[in-house]
Amino acid sequence: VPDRLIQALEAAVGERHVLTDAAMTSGYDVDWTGRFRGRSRAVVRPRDLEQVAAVVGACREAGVAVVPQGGNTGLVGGSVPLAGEVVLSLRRLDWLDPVDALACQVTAGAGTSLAALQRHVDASGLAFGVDLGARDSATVGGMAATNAGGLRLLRYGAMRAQVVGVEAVLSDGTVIRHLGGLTKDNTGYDLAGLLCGSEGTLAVITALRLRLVPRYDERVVALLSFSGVRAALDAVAVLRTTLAALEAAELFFEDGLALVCDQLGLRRPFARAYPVYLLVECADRVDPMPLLAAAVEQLAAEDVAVAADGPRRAELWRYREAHTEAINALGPPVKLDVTLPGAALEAFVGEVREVLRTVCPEGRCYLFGHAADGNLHVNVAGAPAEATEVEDVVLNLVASMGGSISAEHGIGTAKRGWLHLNRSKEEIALFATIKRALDPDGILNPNVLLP
Ligand code: FAD
Ligand code: 2HG
Ligand code: ZN
Repeated sequence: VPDRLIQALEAAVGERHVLTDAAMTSGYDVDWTGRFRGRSRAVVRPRDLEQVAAVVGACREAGVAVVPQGGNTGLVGGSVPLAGEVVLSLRRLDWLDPVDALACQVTAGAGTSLAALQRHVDASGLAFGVDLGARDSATVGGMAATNAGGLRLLRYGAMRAQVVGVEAVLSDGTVIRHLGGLTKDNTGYDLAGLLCGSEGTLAVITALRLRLVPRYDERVVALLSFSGVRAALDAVAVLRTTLAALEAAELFFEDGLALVCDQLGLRRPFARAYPVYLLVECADRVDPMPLLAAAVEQLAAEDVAVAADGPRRAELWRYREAHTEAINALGPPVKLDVTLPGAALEAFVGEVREVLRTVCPEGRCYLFGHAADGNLHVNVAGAPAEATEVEDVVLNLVASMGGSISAEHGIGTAKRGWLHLNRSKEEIALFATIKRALDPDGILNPNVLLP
């Protein structure tokens, strides 16, 4: 029996771009960590806005749900077809308009990778405010849909702060477009802001108007070691108040550093081990070294490694950025991504290790993250695949300390069961009302975000 939906999808995008063979769809069916795996009814690869609208229309008509997918680097199981959905891959929408230097903005297709955007704007002497380790694959559409945070949030904010306009396809195939990028534009609801963090549940983002920031070529990276978390957090407070050029302040621990060095065959940064490390980057138009050196003098750092040239800076960054791949090499971890109020961070680090020892003594817990944002990544390797005790104890601890159960990766399918820890039933009911208004048939990523 001919599959009417597949025929309609082929008519919309051409046979070559409708993949149904398992060998062809496998890369789209499993998430980056290997923890979330499904089987798509089909993977559809439209080329442009019109084709996206036609695909959404065909799926709606057939009553089949759609999972929008960008670079498939999401870490909460939101980008893969866990219930036989059609995967709508946006990767071919990878066009970039010329940079608008006067407005300091650029318009990009949703499938543009972050690395391609960075290269494009760099040539105009500008930069993009969000950076993250998955830059070669993550797309700007996926980054907006998850409201990605990343490594420079303390200076430029999350993705929502960069998005000044959006084009998207609604669940009935309607196109909304507001890409003018006017700096002042109080003409009603902020639809771009609403779609940021909506995780593919409200509309399919096809293009974005993005704010750009100055490109600072004078950069210094310092790796500082500390005797404990308190000393490292005190250092972050000093650096934030004294260094306007501060762009990153990243925290990790000795067990994570040892794992990274081991897995990647890297030389250790210091002659001896320390409990806690802080990686700091400053960027400016003039050499930030003198100001950074003066600030470091005020800190209780045990040891310091400083790098100004590009390759050495990258070497220091590797110790922090490679945590995700080094941990994944131990097998798919339980990944949690939480924010704590600054005042509770130190206590959380002690308590989370304690509760994990109780519920999952066989697990290895790695903590690292974006110190200035109060954002810690809690990764547990070696936990039983089906158990939810780890998530349960950690997320309840986070909520009891006034924190957020998702700092930057989103809710996806992975954290859906715990949304009530942070959002009241009135808020969740309002989420459902918004979802119904935009997607009455429930075809856009129906298994994500909402409980
Ligand atoms: P996908 O994974 O394809 O999709 C993510 C979600 O967005 C899904 O729910 C999907 O349905 C939806 N979506 C995708 N495209 C669209 C679209 N066009 N329209 C509507 N919905 C869409 N995240 C951070 O926040 N900070 C970090 O520092 C960070 N570092 C990372 C480092 C590594 C090594 C890895 C693997 C991941 C990291 N991430 C980080 C997570 C991930 O890169 C981000 O969540 C990123 O924003 C996902 O982009 P993507 O294009 O891969 O989206
Ligand atoms: C990072 O900050 C990313 O490196 C990934 O957000 C975090 O692997 C993780 O848990
Ligand atoms: Zn992160």
